[in-house]
Amino acid sequence: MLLQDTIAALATPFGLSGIGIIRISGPEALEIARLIFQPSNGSCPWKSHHLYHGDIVSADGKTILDEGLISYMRKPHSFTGEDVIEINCHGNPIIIQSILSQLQERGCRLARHGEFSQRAFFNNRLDLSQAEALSAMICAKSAKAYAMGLSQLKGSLSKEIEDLRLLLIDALALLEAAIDFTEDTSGEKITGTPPQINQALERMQLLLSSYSSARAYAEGVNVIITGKPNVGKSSLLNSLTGRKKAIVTDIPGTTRDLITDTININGVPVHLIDTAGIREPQNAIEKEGISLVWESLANADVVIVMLDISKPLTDEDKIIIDKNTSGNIIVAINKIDLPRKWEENIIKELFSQETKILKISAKLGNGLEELRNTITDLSVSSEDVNAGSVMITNLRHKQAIEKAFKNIQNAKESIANGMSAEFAAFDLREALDSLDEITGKKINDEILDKIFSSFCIGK
Ligand SMILES: Nc1nc2c(ncn2[C@@H]2O[C@H](COP(=O)(O)OP(=O)(O)O)[C@@H](O)[C@H]2O)c(=O)[nH]1
Ligand SMILES: [Mg+2]
Repeated sequence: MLLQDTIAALATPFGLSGIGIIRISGPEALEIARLIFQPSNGSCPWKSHHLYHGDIVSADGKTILDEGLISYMRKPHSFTGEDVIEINCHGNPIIIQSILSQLQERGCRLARHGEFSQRAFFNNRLDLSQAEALSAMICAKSAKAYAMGLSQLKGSLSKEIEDLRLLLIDALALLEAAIDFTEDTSGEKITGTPPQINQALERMQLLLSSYSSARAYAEGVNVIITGKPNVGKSSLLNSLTGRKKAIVTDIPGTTRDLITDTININGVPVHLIDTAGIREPQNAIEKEGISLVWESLANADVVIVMLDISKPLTDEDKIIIDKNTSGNIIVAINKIDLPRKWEENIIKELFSQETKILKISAKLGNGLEELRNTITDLSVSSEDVNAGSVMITNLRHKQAIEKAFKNIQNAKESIANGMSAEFAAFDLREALDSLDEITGKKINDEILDKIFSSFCIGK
């Protein structure tokens, strides 16, 4: 049975480091620790949450594998809720391997991905959304993503879901009272939507609307720089990243592959993608490069359409403009340090009114600050960034809330249409089930395994 064996894994990265920490969890943890540890002062009282110094030794007690510190966290006051031992040894793969093999010989099994967190979940140390937040925190690519993970680990999302559940349970109680009251008659109708239903819908709407900003902070946004050859796309990539990543020449058609680099703008990881210039391809390589551009445009969160003000506009510019008239578009009019061949108003009407049109010099750096801010303005909504507001960062959670939202809307509709209260009650129960999937109160084992297997080893 899964929870009856004792597991071990390296909890720190595998490689060279000052120390590495091996974690053991399960009923045999303390027994195994006694066998492999020789305390430096002769005896070890194994008090919970105390640190002891000594040697890690081989099975016969004759070979010292390493010198280190060991601690014991007695159940249930440990991360997993089981007996946990942590060995602080030296961070070298050879040492780590020898200690792990020693532990296996003594009856430990090597832990699978996320198995410590899975045990913490089964022992009610964390709910599922908290375990997922913890994993997201460890992989956070920005300070904001880390902060969102931490707030969820501390229970912000769990509390919001619990509040929503209580609203639905109250509404359900009203519906069920109506059903009981009219048990003997044919129409168990309820007049008026219970206020809790509207409150729940409003709060869920807020959660759902936070998702795209949260995703931008957590995963980053793809920003594609597109334009005809020689307008200065590669120069812009280099200026924004401060690195000479893309080759800049005055020969049109230099860039063929997609060149990507990630920078942090106002806390958002921005994946910049420099592309081949769009024109009638001159050879097979350029043709391939241009087809990559069309593909990547489909995955863009923001598209920078670049135009060169020092040269007359051409049909090639027109093709790119036509492809990018709506969505998150920034028009960057480049080379404003050179004499102008056209004026901004001739392109204005080609784009929607909200489209930001900026004048820049990729070479000299003019206008880049505004460009940076525009990228993040398009990617995150300032309302969502308020400290303290609960944000949805995880696709699984978003989908569960969407499902619950639909069920609650159905309930509202059936009440409005004067249908039997049974229908609305059914929908609310479905909505509760979806919310319970987020915290893991009700979830099938297959999904659980899938979630935990995406975590790191040792977590
Ligand atoms: N004067 C001036 N030249 C620029 C500017 N941006 C790019 N260039 C020049 O335009 C040429 C083409 O630039 P590049 O970045 O390779 O364009 P790409 O083909 O769109 O990637 C190079 O000679 C650059 O030095 C700018 O803002 N001002
Ligand atoms: Mg280029």
